[in-house]
This record gives sequence, C-alpha cells and structure tokens, in this order.
Amino acid sequence: MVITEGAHGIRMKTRLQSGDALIIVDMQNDFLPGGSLPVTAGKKIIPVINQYIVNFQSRGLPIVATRDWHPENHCSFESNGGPWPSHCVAHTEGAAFPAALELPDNATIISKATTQEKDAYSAFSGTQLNEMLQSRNIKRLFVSGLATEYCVLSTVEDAIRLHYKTFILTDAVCAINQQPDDGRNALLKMQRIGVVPVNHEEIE
Ligand code: VGL
Ligand code: ZN
Repeated sequence: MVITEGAHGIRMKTRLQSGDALIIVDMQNDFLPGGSLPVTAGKKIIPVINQYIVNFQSRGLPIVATRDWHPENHCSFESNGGPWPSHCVAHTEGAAFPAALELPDNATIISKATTQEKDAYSAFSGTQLNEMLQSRNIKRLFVSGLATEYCVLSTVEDAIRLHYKTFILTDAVCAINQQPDDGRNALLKMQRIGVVPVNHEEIE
C-alpha cells in the first residue's frame, strides 16, 4: 500500500505485485442484455474489465475467467424445478464470452456447475481453481464480473475461507438486483468478512 497526495487530497493505493491474480466471474452472453438471464447494466463493466486485463497482463500476472457451463437438463433450470431460466448451456452462444471482452490467449478458463445434479455459484466449488492458484503461488485475488450477489459473492466468500487476501473491484461488478439493494448488501457482506473494495483509481 502506498499513500499519494495530489489535487484530490490523500489517496491510498494498492500496488499490484507478484502473487496477485485477476478473477473474472461469469462474463457470459446469457448474463448480458440479449441473453436468457440478463444483468441489465452488465455491459458497462466490459471496458472496465478490459482495462484491468491490460493492467494485469502487462505485469505478467495471471488472469482467470470463470464460466457457468451447464448441461441442457441442469437442476438450476425452471424446467427442472430450479430457480432460473435455462442459461449458459455448455457450447452454446449464451455460454460464450462476449466478443467485446478482450481475454488474452493465456487466460485460464474455469468451467463450473458442469453436471446435471449440482449447482455451483462459487468458482472454487467443484473446480481446480484453488489448486491452480496454489501452484502459481497466488496470494491475493482481485475479483470482477457477474453477478455481484450470486456468483461473485459466493466466490469471494470461498476465497476468504481459503485465506486469500481478497479485493472486490467495485467498478467491475454488477448485480441482478431482484431486490433493489441486493448488490449493495452483497458488497457490505463481503466487507464484513474482510474483503477490501477497490476501484481502478485505487490500484497501480
Ligand atoms: C449466476 C444465477 C445462476 C451467476 C449463475 O453467475 O451469478 N447466477 N447461475
Ligand atoms: Zn447458473
């Protein structure tokens, strides 16, 4: 952490370092306008995430993109008694990353909730994410993506439980907000367990 003083007063900055990784949660077509389970304002975070990608990539820091990757008959779908419309069926356009998301070729892709009988909001649930991060000596996670109160919240809760220093990128997440305060409440819940909120101006 460094403290800089400028025209806008004292500002604390978090300096990226080796052992940091960028996590992009479920930036997929079905969670964006035009998809089957759209986060209304989801598109506006794509350019912000692209900026974080450039920042992490230029320092040689790992970038992980997670994706919901469901079978056609997934248990979370309304047709199977679940809470959600059909979404992110593996290998469909809805499950694909949007063309505007500038993922580098060396990004690690983590697929989750890939079997009929299990749902998984957290990117750590039923995946190799923790092992992959451990093998690369990652200590701090900077988490972005969709949706703030579901898969992002669940992912950062597991990250804290697994003892990662965890930052939430507040300008690069977006909520579904079925209730108007769902996203805001999720961010407060994260902070109560030790997650640090930062935006692009607070990172260098
Ligand atoms: C998600 C609902 C259902 C998410 C995934 O990525 O937040 N939400 N499946
Ligand atoms: Zn899902």
